[in-house]
Amino acid sequence: MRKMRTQRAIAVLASVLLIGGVAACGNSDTGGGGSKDDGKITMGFSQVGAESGWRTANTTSIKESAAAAGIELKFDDAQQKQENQIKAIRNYIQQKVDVIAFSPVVESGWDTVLKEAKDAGIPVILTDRSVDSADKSLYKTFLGSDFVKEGKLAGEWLVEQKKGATGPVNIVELQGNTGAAPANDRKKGFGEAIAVNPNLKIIASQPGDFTRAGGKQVMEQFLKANPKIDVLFAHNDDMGLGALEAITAAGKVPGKDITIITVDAVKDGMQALADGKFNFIAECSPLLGPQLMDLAKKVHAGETVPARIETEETTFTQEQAKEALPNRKY
Ligand code: GYE
Repeated sequence: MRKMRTQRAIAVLASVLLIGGVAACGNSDTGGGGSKDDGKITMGFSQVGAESGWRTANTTSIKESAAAAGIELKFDDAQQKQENQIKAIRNYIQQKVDVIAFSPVVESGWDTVLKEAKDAGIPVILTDRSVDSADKSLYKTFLGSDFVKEGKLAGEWLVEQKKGATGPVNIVELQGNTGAAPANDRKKGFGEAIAVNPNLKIIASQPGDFTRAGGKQVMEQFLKANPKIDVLFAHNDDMGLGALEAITAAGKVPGKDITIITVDAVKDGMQALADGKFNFIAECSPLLGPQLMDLAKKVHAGETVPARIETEETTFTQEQAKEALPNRKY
């Protein structure tokens, strides 16, 4: 009896040591999180996915800047799913990272997990896309673009182009993924800008999820259902590029029969613009990495940072795209 008890005690002790050993190993493997004070900042980053050229450039910028800033980056690709982002954030909380940064795939539904991070004392930085949480204390800052402005600039250019129009100008719109800040805001800005001319009418508007495949598929439907399409407004270059295939297949000339306006200004989009297939692009910069790492250091040091930091952006016509292309970084 006593022997059995002793054996059990040894077994329990052994497993405690084993678990302890594994846990310690885990710590040193990850380079330590907030719990290990080696001075190195660990950032957990949850990325939306890999849906577009913009996103690829954004991911590269974040990875390169983290390395350059000496920040240890834990990176997760959520494949455009909110549940995956929530899971990743919960993992980062458990691992006690120093800072969590993420680009929320949609605007709503974040309060619970953000509260969990706050309760764990881990600061959160929103980057690229924002959330609609009423409680602003759930995150430290937002770094990204003014998407309403991008939509507005796109709309204002169209108003200027079509100011002499005497009849209806039929516009179709390819939206980003449903519920995403850039989809909501670009739609809003564009709609407000074109409202000054009642000839400018959005006759169809559907999500194409910011992907080439989505843009192509939805544009095919638009073309089938609407014999007269004068303008396409795509919420990003990739959907516009996908739509080009559908337009050409329908026997129309992109950039001539259909005026195409997009957002982002990634290299492939700029090439289409320089080639005369697109007509106008409102820029949206994905190069957020360096500023993000800077903010992470400040927030980690307990410094107060501005509640919102916006990227500076411009617009491109076909001529301007030709000039800018050789030096385009993304
Ligand atoms: O415009 C689009 C990407 O959130 C600003 O997401 C970003 C958008 C970008 O898929 O290409």
